[in-house]
Amino acid sequence: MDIKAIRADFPLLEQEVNGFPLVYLDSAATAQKPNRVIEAVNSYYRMDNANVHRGVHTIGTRATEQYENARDRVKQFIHAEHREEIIFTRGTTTAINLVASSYGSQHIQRDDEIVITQMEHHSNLIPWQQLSKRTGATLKYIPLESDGTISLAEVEKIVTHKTKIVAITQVSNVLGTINPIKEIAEIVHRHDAVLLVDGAQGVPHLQVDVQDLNCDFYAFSGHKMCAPTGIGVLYGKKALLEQMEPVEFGGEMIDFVDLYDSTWKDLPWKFEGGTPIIAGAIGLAAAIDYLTEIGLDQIALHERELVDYAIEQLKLIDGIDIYGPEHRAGLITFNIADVHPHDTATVLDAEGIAVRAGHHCAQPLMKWLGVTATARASFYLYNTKQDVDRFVAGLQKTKEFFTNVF
Ligand code: C6P
Repeated sequence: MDIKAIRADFPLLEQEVNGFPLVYLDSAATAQKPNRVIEAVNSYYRMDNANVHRGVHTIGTRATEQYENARDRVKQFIHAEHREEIIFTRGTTTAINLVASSYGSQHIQRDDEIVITQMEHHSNLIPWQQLSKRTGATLKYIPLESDGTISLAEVEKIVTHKTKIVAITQVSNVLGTINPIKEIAEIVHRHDAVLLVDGAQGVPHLQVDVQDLNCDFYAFSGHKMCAPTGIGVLYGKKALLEQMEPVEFGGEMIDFVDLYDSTWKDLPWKFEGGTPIIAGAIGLAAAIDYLTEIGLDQIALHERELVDYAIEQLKLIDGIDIYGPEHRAGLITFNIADVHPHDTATVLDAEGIAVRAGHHCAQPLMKWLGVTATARASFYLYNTKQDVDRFVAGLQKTKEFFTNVF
């Protein structure tokens, strides 16, 4: 991978922050956007801006073609079988809520079981908590092993004939754990339940093949994979989506409306009520083209090298706790002893280094870790070993600063 050329694609990275060249280590929160994506959105608004699926005019036809072409690009990217299986949403959160509201309300009743894990982001936890409260179904947690992984033996124990849905993240946004989705799918299907995968931290970094994973639903956000904010995807197996009722009603999603009853469009449009996120979908297609040309395998390899290099050096600094398993995705969650993670992030920011601090929308996981918050550095295709060096030097400075002050 030609990192120099890749960095030149991302205009935001060229700036100085607080007098230092920016080191952006917060891509798990949101990734930066390459010129390809910025230009695709820009070009749509400058030349092709019109509503979709409505007009017969030329610009409207162009907008519709680009929007529906984006659906085909997503289908190829995640290896879905049918284009109707790709529903555009606002992001991962909206996609998971759609399944919990629609599939959940139709299929889950009192005495059924919903299974998740304690490493879930709030977006893949609260919708199930709410569904369990609404229906009286039991919410069960697959326990975590001491290194922050889950064992298939525990999945076998927790999933029973009462289980109706299992919802699990592919990659933890805190621990970096990569879960064995294919094996979990096999257990879930043996019990006639369905599997939803939260792919928010998966799809930006790993080659995803939803047919090979054999998941029933897969949710992700564009903004973590170099696309604009406000666009995301729900993949669902056609047979399941066909039975599901829409959760948003109004324009775009209807077939015929009468005074006291209405009918819906076919898939995928019955789930896309209102004017869709046209520019977002076009930006997502550009991001897919960009990442595909570089190669997801190459990106994963590069992140792996950066994480290994960073961990090697962090281990040399006394008093740094690193959370998560040995084999992890491209992020490191940590704390410096006796320093609040917000203070760590503030000192790093003064050096032009952006990391995230807080509970990372995973409070039950913080509880399991026995902390209220952590700091997190997350890497992507545009990060370099020099970024890691600056980060490590910044941590050393943070430690010295707080040792001298207190
Ligand atoms: N995690 C992070 O800094 P939305 O906000 O809908 O695009 O994505 C929600 C979401 C769901 N699942 C996982 C595993 C996630 O990591 C996220 C978003 C960001 O870790 C923002 S909290």
